[in-house]
Amino acid sequence: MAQVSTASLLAGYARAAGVRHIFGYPGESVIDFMEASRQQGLELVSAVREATAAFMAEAAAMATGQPGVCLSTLGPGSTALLNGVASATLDRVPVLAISGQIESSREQVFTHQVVDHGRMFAPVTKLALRLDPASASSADAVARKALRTAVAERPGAVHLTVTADAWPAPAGDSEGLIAAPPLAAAGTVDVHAGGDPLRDLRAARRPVILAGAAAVRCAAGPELARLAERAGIPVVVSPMAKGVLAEDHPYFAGVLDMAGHRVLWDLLSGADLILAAGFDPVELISPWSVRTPVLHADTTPNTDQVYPSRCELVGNVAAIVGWIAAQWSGEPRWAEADVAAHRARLRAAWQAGRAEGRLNPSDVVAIARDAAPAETIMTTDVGSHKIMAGQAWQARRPRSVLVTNGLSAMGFGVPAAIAARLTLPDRPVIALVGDGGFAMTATELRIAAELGLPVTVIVFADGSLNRIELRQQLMGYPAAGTRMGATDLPALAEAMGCDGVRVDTPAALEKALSDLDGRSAGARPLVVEARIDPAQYEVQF
Ligand SMILES: Cc1ncc(C[n+]2csc(CCOP(=O)(O)OP(=O)(O)O)c2C)c(N)n1
Ligand SMILES: [Mg+2]
Repeated sequence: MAQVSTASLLAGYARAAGVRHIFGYPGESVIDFMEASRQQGLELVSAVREATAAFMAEAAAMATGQPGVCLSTLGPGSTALLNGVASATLDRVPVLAISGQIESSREQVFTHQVVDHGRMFAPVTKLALRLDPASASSADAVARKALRTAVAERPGAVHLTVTADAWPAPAGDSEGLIAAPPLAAAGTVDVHAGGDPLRDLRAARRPVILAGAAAVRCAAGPELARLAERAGIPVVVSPMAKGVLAEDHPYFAGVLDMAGHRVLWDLLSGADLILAAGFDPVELISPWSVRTPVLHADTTPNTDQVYPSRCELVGNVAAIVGWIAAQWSGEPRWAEADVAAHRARLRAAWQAGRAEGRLNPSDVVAIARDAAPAETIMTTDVGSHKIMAGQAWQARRPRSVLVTNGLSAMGFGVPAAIAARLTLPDRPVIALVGDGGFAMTATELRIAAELGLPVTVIVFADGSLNRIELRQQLMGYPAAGTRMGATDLPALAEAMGCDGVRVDTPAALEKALSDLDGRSAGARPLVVEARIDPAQYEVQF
């Protein structure tokens, strides 16, 4: 096999892993890799800054299930990348983050812009690797190791530093590019510890399933629906698992720790067994406070020990749930009507505090959901609006709601929407974001406009970092550092080649979103400044 440069080899691996876009920000130390990627047909999407580029890579991976790749230069580029890399790790999303570095000959003594990537990225990645000219002959194994580690359960970010002089260095023989590396675990199920999990489940009279992000990674939706229907068990999902069971399914029972959360914790504490199916405690916003016994089923053993579990089922979550469903016998434990009554209580809880004649946060979500085609991808940011959207947005498919609920970093929603539309160009994309998070990332919309991506961004404009202001209120403090002056968002949108509109009533919002279906490729992005009344949140959280 002909020898290739390290830059070409890495770009080739990214391509073979299903990557089509590299999200990054240029710098001298990565020019060789940018060119090699271009030659391999990869599109380099230059974000406004590195942190948003990393969010884009994360969101592309969330939407497609394939690893995402982001790129930065050394020093100020890599430090800016850090937040998005940490996000991928805590959200359990496979991302390969690549940074250039000063030439290896100068690395130990030169100080301008040089930070130690290995030490900086270690706490926020699964693995931090480095290539220099001396190790370039192992670039093949390093690339395989980086990608395999990123996608292995639990997935996360891997960081790779490449010194500027390593890019052109010969990479040594390639063992042959891997296609997409295997995701999740294989179809076997290991049973750990004591007891008989099937007997425990059959003995339960009021069991509840709690499905999490690993259920999405294992595509366990059909098996979850089968078990729910055969055994009559309601299914609660975590925010990052939204859509794993269609939210109009008769056994769908709500989203944990989003609006109306007390109703869900009541359901879990009233249950006599919780089947945790791929649930990852990284998503807990409230501490785990229920004493209900838990049957742990996941790709990973119960190493978190947030709850005790007498018996653990470890393997592919779809295989585990399918195995349980196949062996189920007995009467359904819950009637559909009981689950419907629970959903009605939950709905009343997230609508509580809704004031007639105002534009309430729950109205914005409901109107957007009604206007959006079924196959829409919704992204959200972090704050009170996410807690509302996480519950009130009805998801119909897995990977159709992109939300960070591991790191929960503000600034995710807008770049995620851009990446989703780029990677899945046939799907309508709508972002529901706060005015604080929008201010952090608004200028990314210039890129959406340039690329002709007709994403719709609805900004919950409340002039407040509401989630934090509410905490201040609860603690008896005045709002300090949590109020923001208004920005003319339609004017800002126009300045970036987007359409913009301001609404402050439900009717105006409906009108602004009336042609969501018709916004096809090439149309301008749309920014809707939704002047909400945030009073509803006070009753909620
Ligand atoms: C990068 C980052 N900084 C700070 C926080 C802490 N934080 C969580 S929610 C929030 C307020 C968000 O305000 P906004 O975007 O306006 O949304 P709202 O709560 O008003 O809906 C803040 C500051 C965070 N999660 N991420
Ligand atoms: Mg706000």
